[in-house]
Amino acid sequence: VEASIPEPQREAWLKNQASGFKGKDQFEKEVVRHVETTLARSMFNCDETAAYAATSLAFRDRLVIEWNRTQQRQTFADSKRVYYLSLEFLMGRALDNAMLNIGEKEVAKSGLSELGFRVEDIIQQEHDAALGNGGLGRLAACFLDSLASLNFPAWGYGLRYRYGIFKQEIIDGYQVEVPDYWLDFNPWEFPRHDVTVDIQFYGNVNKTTDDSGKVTAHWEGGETVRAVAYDVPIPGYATPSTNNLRLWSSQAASGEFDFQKFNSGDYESSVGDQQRAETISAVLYPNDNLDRGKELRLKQQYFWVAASLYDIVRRFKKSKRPWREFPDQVAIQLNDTHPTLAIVELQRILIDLEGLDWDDAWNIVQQTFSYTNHTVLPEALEKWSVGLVQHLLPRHLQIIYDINLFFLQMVERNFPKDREMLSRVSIIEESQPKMVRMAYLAIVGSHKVNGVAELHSDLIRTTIFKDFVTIFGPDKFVNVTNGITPRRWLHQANPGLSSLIASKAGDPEHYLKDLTLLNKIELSVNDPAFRKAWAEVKLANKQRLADYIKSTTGIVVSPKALFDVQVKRIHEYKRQQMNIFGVIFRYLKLKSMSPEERKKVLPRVSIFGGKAAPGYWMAKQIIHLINSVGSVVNNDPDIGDALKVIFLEDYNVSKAEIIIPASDISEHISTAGTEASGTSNMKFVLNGGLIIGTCDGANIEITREIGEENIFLFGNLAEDVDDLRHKNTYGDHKIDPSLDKVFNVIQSGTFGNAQDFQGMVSAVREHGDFYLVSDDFHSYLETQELVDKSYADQELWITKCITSVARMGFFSSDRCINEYAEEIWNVEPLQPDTNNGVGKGE
Ligand code: C3B
Repeated sequence: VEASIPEPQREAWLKNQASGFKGKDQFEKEVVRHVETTLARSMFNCDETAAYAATSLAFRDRLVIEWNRTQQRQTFADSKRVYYLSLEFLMGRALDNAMLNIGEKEVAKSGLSELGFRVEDIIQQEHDAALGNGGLGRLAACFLDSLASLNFPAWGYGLRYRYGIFKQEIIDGYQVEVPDYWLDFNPWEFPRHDVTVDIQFYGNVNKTTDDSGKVTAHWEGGETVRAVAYDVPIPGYATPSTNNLRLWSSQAASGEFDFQKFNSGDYESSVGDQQRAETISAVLYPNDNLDRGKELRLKQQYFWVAASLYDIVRRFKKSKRPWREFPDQVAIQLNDTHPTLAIVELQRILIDLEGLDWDDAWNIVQQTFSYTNHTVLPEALEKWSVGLVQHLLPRHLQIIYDINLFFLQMVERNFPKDREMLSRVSIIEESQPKMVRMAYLAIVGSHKVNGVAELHSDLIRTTIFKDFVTIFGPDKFVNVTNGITPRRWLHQANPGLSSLIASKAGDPEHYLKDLTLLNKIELSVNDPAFRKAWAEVKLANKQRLADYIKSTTGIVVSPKALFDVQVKRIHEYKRQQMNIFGVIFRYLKLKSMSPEERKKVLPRVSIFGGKAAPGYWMAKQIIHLINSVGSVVNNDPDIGDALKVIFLEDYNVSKAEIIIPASDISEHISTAGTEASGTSNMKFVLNGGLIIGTCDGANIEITREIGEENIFLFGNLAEDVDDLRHKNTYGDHKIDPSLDKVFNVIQSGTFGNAQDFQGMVSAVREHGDFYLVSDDFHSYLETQELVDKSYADQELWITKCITSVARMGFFSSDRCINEYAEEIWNVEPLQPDTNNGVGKGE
């Protein structure tokens, strides 16, 4: 049955179109209506949770109306769409973002105040949507904001995890993981119980031959799990465009099989089937930059990819275009190798279900997909054992072997003299057991491959993917330097600075959409009133963080001290251990001073935050050392305000919004060549903080943009890392004397049982110091001294900060998304003012 309303009845629909609130009075009316009818409460029992719920629902109504219009507009225009496939979307909170993006925060503020609430308190009620680990997931969230703000027809596809990244508690200095059940009340999603896809696993493959001799493969039997769509509206900033993030949830496919079991009294096992099905989307794997090869993870990947492709293909088929036009209508971006099975799945759909020839199908596949690499760390590059793929996805393994066969034949034709190349580039690694190399499959199945910062893109071209550059030519490998959304990371997180900037750079609606307009503030760098206001904003942000530190840790820190921040996932390559060793060195130096000398030093607050993967023993040891140093230093009466060490529990997006605007200096100190880009480095500078960093990732481009006089760079270069590692392992490995001193104090038990930190010490002293902590330590300490000296000259410091912010326009994710659109996707925005005939019937 056709679901559309016939023409004669449409008038009644148009007359009664939903509109959502306009202005403060209607906003209040909607909030009260939701409290009284949707929530069944009243003014006599409306707490902040209820006010949050009703406010969100009022805003959701607004969003959903624009979202429907946007989808209709896109369908009608039949323009090419982008599909961003990501296993992680680290969205954070939605309410504040919705208020600001649709430009109604002031309305909400005064309306809520009349109803008896403060908008800030209501915003705090929301649980973060934390469906990601770190940089990769937050990048996907920034991209969604830019795609909507720039009016691109774009969808995100992901998994609706019941449990996002765990909540971190610190108990006696140790990390404890607590499950993050976030779906109690989530007004931002729409369950689509009518949009479902049944996904097959296991089973076997049979081949049939028709009269013409054509062989067709049939994947049969096995187990079926149902994917149900949950849609999350993504509002663009200062545009009505509202895109869709579709998250799949798994549930049992109610087949006859279940009923049989149920009727025959096998109730328990039918419930068991249901629980097994639900397990697929139950939990986000909490590893950042680490692949553990678990079967359930592969199931998650195929489940999500197959449901998404089914949806994309279904939408394409409605247009009744020939298959060869698929890449003109569809661009699919693979966020890391996690969705690489989509390449195989599309090839399967085209040859097994749609009857295309292999070559025609493969051309379509290659033109449709592109792949972003986010890391060169070997432990993060995905490989799946051939046996596991064979068991779970027997038809896909056959197709992977065929893809590989044709690829290797091509390589052999073009490079007949290089026999070794074949085994180096084979998608199947001939190891024990054999493994499927997902990055190679992603490269072979895509038309473009990109890295996420210039150094990183150079490194992938010259190291891990070198042979593929030889095979496919250099044009296939491009760089798209990461970016961040200035809406969340300036306007929302730092309203004080945003409005100060607006006083020079023009309306937020303009400069937040063309961030290069920030350069206008450089004209005011010497304006005393502007500088004073700038300093006041920073101080207020530091006070806000100091209050937060007091309320969560009980520790009092002075907002006048230098705030030194390192917040990110805990990882040896990110080198929080080097930071805490540096803090210990500072502590020892303070201890050796006379009280008079000590009074003269610039006080510093060292702030850490970040989660360790639950199975990452060394990362947990680092957290423990930071907390142990904190409890000694913070309680040492000799030290007082001169040094405080703070570990902030459960670092996440909403905490980042408080921490980042308050930093004076932040640390981005990875071993050169290991951090693909980093994105928090961009956030800190955009918020008027300076950075201390290595020549790694996007730090290099930040330096190019803001000038080397405005950044504190130190340490060895990427090109020297291999030699240093070799020397550390085979040559004479002399530990830096200052670091040796620090180690001796740790081993003397100053910070608790020395045994607890033995791993961190011996990694440097005895096990080759893979991350070059000792090699960079001297340079690090010197540069920290330079930071102290520079901060003492507040006038020069403020000049550096203003100049840097003025030059950060390049790092907007809008610039980055425009590059993807032009160089990789070949898609155009769809302006919302073009009516495209919507409303006139079909
Ligand atoms: C991260 C990288 O570690 C960061 O350098 C980079 O800025 C972001 O991706 C975004 O590109 N990354 C991650 O968070 N998880 C991975 N598995 C791999 C890379």
